[in-house]
Amino acid sequence: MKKMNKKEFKQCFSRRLAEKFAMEVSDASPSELYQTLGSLMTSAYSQDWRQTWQDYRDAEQKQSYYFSIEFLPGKMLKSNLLNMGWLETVEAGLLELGIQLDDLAEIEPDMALGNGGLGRLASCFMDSIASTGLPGNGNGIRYEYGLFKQRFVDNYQVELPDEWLQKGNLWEVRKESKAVNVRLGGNVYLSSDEMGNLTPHYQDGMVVRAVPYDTGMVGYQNNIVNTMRLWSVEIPAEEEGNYRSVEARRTVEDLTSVLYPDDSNEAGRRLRLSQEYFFVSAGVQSILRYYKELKQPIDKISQYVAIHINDTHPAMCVAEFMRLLIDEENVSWERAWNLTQKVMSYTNHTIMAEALEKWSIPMMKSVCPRIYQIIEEIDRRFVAEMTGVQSFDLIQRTRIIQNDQVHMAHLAIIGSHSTNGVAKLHSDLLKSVVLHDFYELYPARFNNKTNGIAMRRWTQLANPSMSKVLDETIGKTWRKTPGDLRLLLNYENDDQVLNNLAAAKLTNKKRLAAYIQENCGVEVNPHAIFDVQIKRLHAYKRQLLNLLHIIKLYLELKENPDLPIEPRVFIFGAKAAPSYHYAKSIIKVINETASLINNDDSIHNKLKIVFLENYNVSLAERIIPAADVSEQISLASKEASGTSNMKLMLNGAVTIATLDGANVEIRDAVGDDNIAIFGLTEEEVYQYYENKTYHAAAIYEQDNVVRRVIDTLIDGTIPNIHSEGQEIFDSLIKYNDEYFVLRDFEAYCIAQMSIDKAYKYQRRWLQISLRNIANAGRFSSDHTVQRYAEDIWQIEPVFAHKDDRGVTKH
Ligand code: OAK
Repeated sequence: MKKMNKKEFKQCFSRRLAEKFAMEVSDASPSELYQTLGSLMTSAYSQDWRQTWQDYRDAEQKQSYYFSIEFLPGKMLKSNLLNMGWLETVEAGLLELGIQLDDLAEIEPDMALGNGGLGRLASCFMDSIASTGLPGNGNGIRYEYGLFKQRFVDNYQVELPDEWLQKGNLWEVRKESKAVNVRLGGNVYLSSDEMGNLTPHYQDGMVVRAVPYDTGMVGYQNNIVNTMRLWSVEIPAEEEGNYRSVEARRTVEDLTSVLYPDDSNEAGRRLRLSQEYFFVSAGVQSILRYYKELKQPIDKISQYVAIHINDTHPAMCVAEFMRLLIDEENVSWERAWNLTQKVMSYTNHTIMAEALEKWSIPMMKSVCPRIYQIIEEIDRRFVAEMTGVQSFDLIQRTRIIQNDQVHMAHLAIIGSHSTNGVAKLHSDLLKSVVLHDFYELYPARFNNKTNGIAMRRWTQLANPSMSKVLDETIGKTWRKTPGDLRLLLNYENDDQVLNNLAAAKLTNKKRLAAYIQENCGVEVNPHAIFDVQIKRLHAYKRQLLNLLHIIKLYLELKENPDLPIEPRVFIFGAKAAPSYHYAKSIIKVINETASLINNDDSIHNKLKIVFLENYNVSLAERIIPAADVSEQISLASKEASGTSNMKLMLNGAVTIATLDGANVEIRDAVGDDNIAIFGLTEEEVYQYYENKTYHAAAIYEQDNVVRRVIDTLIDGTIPNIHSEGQEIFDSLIKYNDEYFVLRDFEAYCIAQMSIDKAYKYQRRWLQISLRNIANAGRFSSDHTVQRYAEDIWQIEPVFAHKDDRGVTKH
């Protein structure tokens, strides 16, 4: 990538502004300045983008394709600048022109084509795959509307559309020439020739055009630019005549219109299934088209292509790949099956039963009839192969088609060579419980890949003050090699370093406090503990447990305003799926409790609650660097991994956590003294399930503290929550508290007291915080994608090839 000094940048920038808008800097709006900078950047990296692709092709490198129905990149301006190595020059150059880079960054909409963990992980992986020089691509959907914008009206969540494309998208390139057709609906009949070869004949249905929009994934200062390809639907020119009415056009356009706002809740709708098939078919077709350009025999395709199925939404990749091989390339079933299994791999991201995707047979037959036929045949052959080898019951439990439904996880596991979970505990649970039957069948396919995070975004971009302290203390190598953060451990007794870290944290807390004041009208004390829970709103994540503890503190303070607790600001950020009534009730109750507590002068500002609207990647970048405490309090066994836990520890927050998901590995990394662990273990939870001995009502009856706290939901203490308070009360007492909130309550309160106590000893607290930062390097997604590359995809960094063959770097 061309390096520029400040002077050159200023010249280029002013020239580009004049060319694009015929304007002087002083006349331009932030939006025009943003577009000018963006266009300067894309033209600067497009050369590398082309070159990267050419290098992969020349070296005939095996490439991976990460199929994901969600990507959640957030804003790209600063991360691209950072990765291009331009950030400092541009920031300084703009300043000399009287422009704040952050004002331009504000213009960019958050690209939110995902709901939460799964989508954000996909984007962290995209960054890391490019940054580690791996030949890997993303494949997904270019939704016209991203995840809804959340507003609070009367303390209720209200959803507004996210029209993120309204002002165009700087980073994408429409690739008309790479469009493919996708067939949906209709019927299909098979005819057989004298050799017994089957040919499908299609009748009715519709053919839509899938047009790719490519976005460059710029690697960290390594001149690599990979591709994230997102598909958008259009009516094919030759079909225009069939789509005269508005409704007819709408049925097509709807395909890539909205992202389903359900996280771990299957929408179960025809449109969703059509979306899945649309991006699967478009993606697999374009891979095969590229492969054929390489002029290699089809039997070698697994040496060139790895397709990753990110959760089950793209599981139809298995059947679509089979379809193209057998129907279009005349490959025999057996050979095609062998290739498919070698090419495909699958990650499971949840054990929540409602998220294990199943589709009814009639639905699948009507959306993609040929795919259904192929799945039926895969299922038939699976049963035939297993019969006589495995028990009848095991076969019935593992086959793809059961009770008139297609089990997508079964398709993904049977049709691939690798199934992984996203944290050690989660992967173990897959083997021992959730996918145990499959583990019996295919033990060698199961493996773990603990999630990771794009360290650069969550330190260098989000937390420049801490990054500066790190540079001054341990040098700059941590920026490229996050494992070097461990060098910080040499300074755990160095008061100067501890104070510098504390000062950086305070700067971030003041910045967040100003944001809170401006956006919520709540004044918070930056010296209070900033206690943060940011994630989707879901019963299993137990925001309710957090709230009940806050209510307990409030009641105690009401009785004794001089209670010697450290002042705390409890900060929430969470969206609830629009159809998830219970989660929305929790939001309402938290907001009403916030109004009550924040306006009660009698507790002397010792407690504040802030629920920040519209939690998204950009807001996470503001909150995380300011956090002192990281709430990771899901019921053990339910959170597959979590990734905010990693981002928060990296920024020096101390974790309060159950032994769930990756929290277990965080505990192992920092040691018991540097984390507050509490609550039921996953084993204890499963014992309760087995013995059925949990009685939440008994806890309520016997424990006075619990009763007092829970009663505030229904006794008018918290105003305006008549129905919501009752609903939550009933979920706990009448419906026996599915997520063991009451069972873990006491242990949680004790852990919270230990946090309070630890914070009082500032030096010790700072040491704990330092150890968290120092031990976070192992959670870099650079590391995670390297494990995927070696163990699952068998792809190698492009540098390796270049070095071997002595090709000069571009
Ligand atoms: C979303 C829809 C269906 C299935 C899973 C999800 C999802 O977002 N799961 C989350 O994935 C993250 C990345 O692996 C994990 O860190 C979270 O624990 C998990 O809930």
